[in-house]
Amino acid sequence: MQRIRYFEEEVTRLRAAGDVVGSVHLCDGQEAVYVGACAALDLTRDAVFPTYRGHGWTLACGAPPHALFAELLGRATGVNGGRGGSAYLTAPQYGMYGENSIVGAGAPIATGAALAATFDGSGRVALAAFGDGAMNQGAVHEAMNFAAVRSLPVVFLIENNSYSELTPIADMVRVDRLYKRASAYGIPGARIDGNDPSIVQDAVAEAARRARAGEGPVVLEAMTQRIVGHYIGDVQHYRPAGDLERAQAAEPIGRLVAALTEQGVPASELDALSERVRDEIAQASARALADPLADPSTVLEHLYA
Ligand SMILES: Cc1ncc(C[n+]2csc(CCOP(=O)(O)OP(=O)(O)O)c2C)c(N)n1
Ligand SMILES: [Mg+2]
Repeated sequence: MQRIRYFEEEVTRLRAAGDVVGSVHLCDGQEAVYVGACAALDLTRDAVFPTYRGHGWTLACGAPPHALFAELLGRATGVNGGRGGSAYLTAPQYGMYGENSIVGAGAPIATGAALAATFDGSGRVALAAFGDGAMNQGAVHEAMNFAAVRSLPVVFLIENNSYSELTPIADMVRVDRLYKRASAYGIPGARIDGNDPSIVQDAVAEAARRARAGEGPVVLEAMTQRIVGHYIGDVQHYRPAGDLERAQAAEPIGRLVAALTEQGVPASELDALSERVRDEIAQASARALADPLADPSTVLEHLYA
């Protein structure tokens, strides 16, 4: 979680300096969802389908920070040769099958990957991660129904941060317990604390076990909050007084540090770990900045029409 947080802080700096260009969606505050879920999966065969808010998912899947910084910086050494950037990263060699900027699009794609698993004998589980706002996309519900009726190995994981861009969830739905919609498809649904990595890990592990055993999909609603704007540059004028402060008080890294300290882990040990990760991120960023930009003459490579 700390690696993701430092990564995002460094991306913020690189974006302000003009080294990273284009739209960037940070995930600060939601790290426990990614770390907990990925710890529960077998990423040598399972497949994760995140949204555009995908840096944390990609790091949690195990992709090296240097290759991600290089991607965001348009470097030839990036995970996608500098072509994907922040919003279209993909790293299938780590089980991360691609961000998507079409809200909710990951759900039918993950369902397709799960359908393929019923033919290829891989034992793969597909995890579709999407936001609370995406729960109002028709394609998400078509995917859930199809996966349910075919008992496909999918985990539908809602990252409920209670905002869809600048719109609070109360303005979008009458029933804010989104997991309850699972019952309409005859599959289990549950709401979990998305700021506790162990709780997320246990819930995803059980959902993946069921899926792999042919018992079908599950909907998990992980409650979390972003402690940054929807995108870099969002001044968050729509957040009521005290909302951001409450989110900061509940963010998962501070919570875990407090829990570990209470269990007797010395502060010096936690500080040393944090410093080590901070150095790792600083070095990865510096290395990526020194790498060559993608060569414009290669722009037609990997292009199919
Ligand atoms: C199909 C589609 N509709 C609208 C948008 C514009 N849009 C981009 S992000 C976003 C909010 C999505 O909110 P949520 O699903 O809760 O995810 P979060 O950004 O909170 O992680 C919207 C509406 C889009 N990218 N795609
Ligand atoms: Mg949201």
